[in-house]
Amino acid sequence: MKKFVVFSGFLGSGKTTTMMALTKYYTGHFAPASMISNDLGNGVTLADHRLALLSGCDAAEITDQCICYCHDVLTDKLDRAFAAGCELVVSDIPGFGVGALEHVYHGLTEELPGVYELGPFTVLVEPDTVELLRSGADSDLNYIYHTQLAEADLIVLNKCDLLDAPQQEADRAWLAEHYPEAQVLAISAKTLQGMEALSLALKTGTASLRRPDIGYGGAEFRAAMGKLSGYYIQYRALVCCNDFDGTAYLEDMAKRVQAGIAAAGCEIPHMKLLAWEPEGDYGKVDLLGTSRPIEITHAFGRPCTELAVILNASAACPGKTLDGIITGAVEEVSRPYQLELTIFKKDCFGMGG
Ligand SMILES: Nc1nc2c(ncn2[C@@H]2O[C@H](COP(=O)(O)OP(=O)(O)OP(=O)(O)O)[C@@H](O)[C@H]2O)c(=O)[nH]1
Ligand SMILES: [Mg+2]
Repeated sequence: MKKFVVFSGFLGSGKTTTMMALTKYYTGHFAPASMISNDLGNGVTLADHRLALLSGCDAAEITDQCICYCHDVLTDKLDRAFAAGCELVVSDIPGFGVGALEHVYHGLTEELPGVYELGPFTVLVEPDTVELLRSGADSDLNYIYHTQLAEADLIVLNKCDLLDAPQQEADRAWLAEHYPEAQVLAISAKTLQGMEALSLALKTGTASLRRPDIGYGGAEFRAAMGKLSGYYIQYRALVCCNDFDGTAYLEDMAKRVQAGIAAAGCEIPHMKLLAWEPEGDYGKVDLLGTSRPIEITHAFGRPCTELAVILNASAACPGKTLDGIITGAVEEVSRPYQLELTIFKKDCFGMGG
């Protein structure tokens, strides 16, 4: 079997965490599975991909372009994974992306009929987003939230460890009512709740290849995308003192960026800070908006003397402002820790094209 599944879903909904948990679970219980991280960034290594490798997943990455527009690169990665014995490959698309049902699923079906078996087009959503949609609140990003869900064959309500049973059922029922074409599953990538059901849904399910009208490229699409910017930096930090706490350093940086973005009246749905030392110990901190607590996703086990750092952010913020806030935070937060920085790559770009 050469099964390929796309995971869509908004920034921070848990696509990467779920792909990591799922590919490990699937490999352990069914057959070898691997994941592809897909995000934008000119010739960069993605934090998500590095995290997957540090966590021991079978992983590849596609940068620079959405898999919507680079089928040759995508099929090369798929063919390698299947040739190596994988039976399931899962790829995400950038967290603000829509249109992958048409561009990836229909595109592959038309270009290479029958070569890959396409599993249910899967869309992750987290409870905060369901709450926002249920409340009817107006948001610049509503077009993206809604359109992603409208493309789904399978909606995965993630982070259910944050909900009690009645809340899970209420969110599940609301999603099932408003997106009736999709099956809805409740999971937690953190506790592995629902991982068996998700594995079976991907193993046995198939793509409907529906063609929902999502207004791709229209005014709402352009308005939402025009507000978004991406930021990427990768550097090495040399530490002068033995008691350097890499986790506290990443957390300080996330706090500084969070305050800067809030002061600028902007929003930052997701910034990932990943750092690792030469022997493989690593820390990961996630900033998920201006009003949510910063998450220490993985803490360093011991003090470190040398770090590689990747920071990826997506924000509803003008590129220049975002660049000033994050670059400033890297410089200012590194100073009191007396770190010597060598920057390898830095990029800041608008998503609106
Ligand atoms: N409580 C809880 N947190 C989770 C769960 N899954 C993911 N997270 C956290 O949510 C944050 C975002 O997770 P990611 O997997 O990076 O989300 P993503 O959808 O890949 O984000 P982008 O790559 O920005 O689009 C991280 O801090 C994760 O640790 C879950 O099941 N429960
Ligand atoms: Mg991700």
